[in-house]
Amino acid sequence: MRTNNVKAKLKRGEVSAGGWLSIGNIATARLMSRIGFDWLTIDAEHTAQHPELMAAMVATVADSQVCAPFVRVPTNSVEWFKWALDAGAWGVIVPMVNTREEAERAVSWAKYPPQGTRSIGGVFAQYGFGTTNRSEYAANANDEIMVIIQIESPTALENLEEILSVPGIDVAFIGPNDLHALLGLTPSSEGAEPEFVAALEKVKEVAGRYNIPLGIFCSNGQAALQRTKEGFQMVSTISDTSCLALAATQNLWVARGNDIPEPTGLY
Ligand code: 3PY
Ligand code: MG
Repeated sequence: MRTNNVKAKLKRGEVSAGGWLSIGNIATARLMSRIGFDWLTIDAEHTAQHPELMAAMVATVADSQVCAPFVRVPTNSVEWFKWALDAGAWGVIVPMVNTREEAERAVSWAKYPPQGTRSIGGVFAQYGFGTTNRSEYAANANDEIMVIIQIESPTALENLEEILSVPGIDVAFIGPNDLHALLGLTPSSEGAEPEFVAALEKVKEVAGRYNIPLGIFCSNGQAALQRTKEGFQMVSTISDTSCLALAATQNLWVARGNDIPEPTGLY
């Protein structure tokens, strides 16, 4: 069975650079998973995903053997945890975790007993880790599977100690757009507003005390590089939709002999 090299890298204090799959499509997942990203997140929060398509995308990413499949579940509810993990995902990214109870719930659904309440079943979870050996998977899943919780609200900031002290949390992953919006700022993946910067500093400080690596969504590779310099280890560098929109725009404008415009929004 393969071991979760993303988790291992983070534990060693190294950076793990990934990407975001916002398009529900196997061909895109196949292409992106052969580029060299350490991991890809199949987004089921802001993409109206079908569970079967998500499962096929997880399998495609896992079968690349060079890229870890994660799923961002749409909400902190048990169904998508089951579907994602039983499809072979190496971890779940859980949006909007605001309380200790919500963090405990996420860990519980992701871990087999005795650490959690994940139900045993399905035949493809182990395929995600490159083996057909169900028992080996069952014995190691709790150690390998990652629970990545999103910190993206002032409520989460208030409850940070209670949230990050929950055993089994692998990464505190900032959602910068929601965090901006809920702080009353213009949504953005980057930003130097004092409230936003102070929020990041607070997460850094508390996560550091609990030895939890930090992650963050970034709009491009430059921004991701900057975040790694600030101590973020799990950085999403680009999404499939951004790749498409930015490259298409750039080439169209170049062909017309025009200056390339600034990106106009979130992709
Ligand atoms: C956010 O920016 O709010 C995210 O959740 C990243 O997609
Ligand atoms: Mg968000």
